[in-house]
Amino acid sequence: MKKTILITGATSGIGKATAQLFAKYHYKIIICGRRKDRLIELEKELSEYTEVHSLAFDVRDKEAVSESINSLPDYFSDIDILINNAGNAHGLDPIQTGDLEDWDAMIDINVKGLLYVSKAVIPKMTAKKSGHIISIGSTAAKEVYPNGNVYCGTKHAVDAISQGMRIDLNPFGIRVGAIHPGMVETEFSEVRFKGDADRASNVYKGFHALQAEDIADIIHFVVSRPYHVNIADLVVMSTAQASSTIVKRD
Ligand code: NDP
Ligand code: 8X3
Repeated sequence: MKKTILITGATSGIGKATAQLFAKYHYKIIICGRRKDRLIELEKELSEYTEVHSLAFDVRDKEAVSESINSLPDYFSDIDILINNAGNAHGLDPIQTGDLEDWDAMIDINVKGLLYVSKAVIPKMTAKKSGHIISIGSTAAKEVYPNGNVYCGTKHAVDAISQGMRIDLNPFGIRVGAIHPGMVETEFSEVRFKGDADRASNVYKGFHALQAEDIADIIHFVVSRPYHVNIADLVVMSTAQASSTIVKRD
């Protein structure tokens, strides 16, 4: 029987590449994001391979999150795999000059949004005593870099919440894990630098950065292990990257 996967942040980057890969493996796919035009376009593309359902919501809106997930058509309502991927960095400023709006966005999206989505998905997993939840953390979950303050804080929270979920969901036989990538060339830096494309592209200049497809491939590997195998925590960086601040550039 086909498994159902719900992917947040599927309109771009890692989430989109994951949806594209899982479509080719014929999973039933629920793609989520705020940008409806992108969801429509992706749904059309993936429908050539599998059944796809789109949910447009802002993960910050707890009512919208629960209403969307609770009103899934029967065919998609039994979610086997949740990929908590939606998230971004907003700004890269020292704590003393950081923007409150940026802090709110990161905490509300990366932490609270992940919780709202998980809260809506978990009850059916506990009821059937199976499921798989993978959260996308970051190397920023494992270390802190200059001006990364709040973003790193949110990703440390993702790491802690994922560990907590694994403990709490252990009696239900649910697999829980996190994947922590280093620098991946997506729209991430464009969002962080508020549309400054030159500044964003400089982040990935002079070395072979991870691509969204590399992370999708790892997510598929993690999901496709035999059910008794749970990859709890995985850190992945480009070969050129040794830490958040040490990158070998040409
Ligand atoms: P992108 O900017 O390419 O994608 C971010 C995705 O998150 C988009 O699909 C966006 O959809 C969605 N999203 C953002 N805010 C919201 C919101 N309020 N409500 C719903 N969806 C939202 O970045 P990446 O693909 O790189 O990032 C994906 C995840 O990977 C993030 O959690 C990020 O922190 C993490 N990560 C990224 C790394 C990198 O270097 N790129 C490295 C390590 C981790 P939409 O705007 O349509 O809502
Ligand atoms: C994204 C990677 O290094 O910008 O999580 O924090 S980094």
